[in-house]
Amino acid sequence: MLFKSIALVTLLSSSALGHESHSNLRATGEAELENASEFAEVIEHLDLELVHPQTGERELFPLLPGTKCPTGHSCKTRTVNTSGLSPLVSALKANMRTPLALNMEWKEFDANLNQVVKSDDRCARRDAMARAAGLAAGVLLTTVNKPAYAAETKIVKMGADNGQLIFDPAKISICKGDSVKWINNKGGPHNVVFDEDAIPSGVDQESISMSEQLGEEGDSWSMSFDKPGDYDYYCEPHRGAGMQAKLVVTG
Ligand SMILES: [Cu+2]
Repeated sequence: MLFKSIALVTLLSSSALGHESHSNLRATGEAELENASEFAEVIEHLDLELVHPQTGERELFPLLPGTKCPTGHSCKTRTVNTSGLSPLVSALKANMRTPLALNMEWKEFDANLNQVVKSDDRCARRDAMARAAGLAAGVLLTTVNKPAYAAETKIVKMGADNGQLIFDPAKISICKGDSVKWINNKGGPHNVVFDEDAIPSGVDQESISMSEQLGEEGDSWSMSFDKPGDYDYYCEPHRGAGMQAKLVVTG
């Protein structure tokens, strides 16, 4: 009771103060102005309303923008704010009614999808797709924007399944920042030694080559590559038998 009285007194005294009322009015005015400028970017969508014949449950199906309500059906109006977002992303934003949708980085999601569509660089497209998928799955923006987030690891077998002394596959392409994992498959011991005359200039041959050999089947060794270019490598014990391969790193 005492608390209620205090609250009432506070309410009365604040509305009695002229300058506070004035600032409230001004705040309302600004909010209306913002709404007005957004209004130009708001388009109207229709949701087709259908009632399930058995359960009687009402379901809404979004219609494409500009589609009229089919005759004999009822539709609900829905407005979508499309400011700066592509139609696909605005539609997703309007239809994803989950807690994630409230916190999602829609602008970044949109920018990444645009890059997937517009870029002619395979690695840039792949990374943008991975970032967009991450954002849609609720991964933080700071995490998806780390270079390592979209990086992949490709596998190369050392020794074919039939025992042939080759790297399988003998040629692979990766994006810079990706890794390669060599797995000792058959006919070991094997290793990976880069040809110092056939790697991009400035890359230290020793630091990207194996110093030892893999003896046990299933043993593996991984390395990541940051500098674009062609890298030739071979297996030291089987170089004479033609066990050599190529790695292409693209920017
Ligand atoms: Cu070998």
